[in-house]
Amino acid sequence: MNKITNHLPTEELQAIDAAHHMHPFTAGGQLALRGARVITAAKGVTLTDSEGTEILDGMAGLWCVNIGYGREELADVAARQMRELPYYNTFFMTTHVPAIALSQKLAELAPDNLNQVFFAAGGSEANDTNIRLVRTYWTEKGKPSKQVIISRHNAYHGSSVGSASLGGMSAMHAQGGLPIPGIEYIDQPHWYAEGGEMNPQEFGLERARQLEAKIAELGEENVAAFIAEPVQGAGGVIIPPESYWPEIQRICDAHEILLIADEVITGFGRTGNWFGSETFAIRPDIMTIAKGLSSGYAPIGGSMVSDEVAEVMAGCEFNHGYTYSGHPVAAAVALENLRIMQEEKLVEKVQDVTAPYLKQKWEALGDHPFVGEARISGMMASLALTPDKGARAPFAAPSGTLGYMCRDRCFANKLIMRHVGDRMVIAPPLVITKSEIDTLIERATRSLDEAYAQAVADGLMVAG
Ligand code: PXG
Repeated sequence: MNKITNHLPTEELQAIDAAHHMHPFTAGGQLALRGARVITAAKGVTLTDSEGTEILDGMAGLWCVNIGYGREELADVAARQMRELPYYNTFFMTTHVPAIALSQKLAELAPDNLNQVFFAAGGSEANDTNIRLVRTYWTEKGKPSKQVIISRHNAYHGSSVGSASLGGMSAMHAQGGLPIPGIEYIDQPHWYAEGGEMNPQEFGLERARQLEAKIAELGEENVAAFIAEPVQGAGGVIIPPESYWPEIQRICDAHEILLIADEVITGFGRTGNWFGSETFAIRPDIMTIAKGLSSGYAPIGGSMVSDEVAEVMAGCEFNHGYTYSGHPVAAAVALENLRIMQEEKLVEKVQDVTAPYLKQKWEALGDHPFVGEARISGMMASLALTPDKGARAPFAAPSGTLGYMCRDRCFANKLIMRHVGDRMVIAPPLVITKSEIDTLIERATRSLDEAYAQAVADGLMVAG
């Protein structure tokens, strides 16, 4: 068998890939016809594909490469840790130095009262942990009927059976018999698409109060927790109105409901603070972390819990855990990632320098005739494409038609910008410089111009 290297012709790599590799969230037949783009290397914010094309990665991989690609320090730490202790578990009253050091570092960085972490290999696993954790917590506290978890339509919390059930993606629920029992949903705080005649602040309150109504409907004695992303990521970078989070916090406090902030995307500097909970003044009882924790260099995630939750859980044996909970190589890589982020004052730089710079340029894209709104929080941002600027109108064409067209132009213009339906989203590496932001905006503008011209020519600028 041939060794697979970067030096095989692209078509050969694509053919092998199509024959043997099932891709996530992909129709394999379509991909086989088109051929997957083969990424061979990356440095800083730039990817290189098998044709030698250099592409600006406006998505930090999958919202995770906060520190940028090609950091030798992380490679060195991984190699050192593999030589010293490549694996040991954290079950059965054992531990190891990388897990000890990382948990201490996380307690230092996380909001005040979150001082313990249960490790997982990613965000889906961590949210599965959360389901069992909050239900066990209430049982231990003598309130075993508190078992229902409330989430939101169009939330993304992962792809395993449990975490996809926590999520509110209807296309995911439609496959595999989801959701599992005991999860309820309220509507998302998506003013642009669903706000109607209300102003954003009224709408934010209205959507938050759906939580209170849902708790009343279910009975407070039956509700364990509410879970939400501070800013919805995969749902389309939906930044809630300012009125939303304070009201959610009030409701969770008033009704003895645990608040789980899913910070898998918003954590580790993405919104301009270490955690989105700081940006939006949320006081979570549990925080899901992954992605930026290791900048994607190693698969690791976890659930950070408050002192109160930790204390209750310490009273029982939690029959839960993963082979790779606190994996020493992943933990060592995460620790080095956080060390570099602190040493280089990356979060402060985002807050003070690059996020304000990106914000000014991004919001100017709101003037484009193809764009109905431009929103940004730190280093995550979205554009709503529209056929009718004033009216916040969707297109008559099936959702995603125009977004896909725009994303294709971005690819052609050497920029990775995702589409979620007809919203365009970016979340670049946090190390992106001002001049790289200029390049990103230049390519995004060109792509919008081209997609807009094509939409006009194809007669697609029609409201539905
Ligand atoms: N919570 C949130 C908020 C996420 O964004 C997960 C949990 C699950 O994490 P893992 O590590 O198990 O993937 C995520 C993941 C997309 C996309 O299309 C987003 C994610 C994953 C895959 C695709 O934007 N986010």
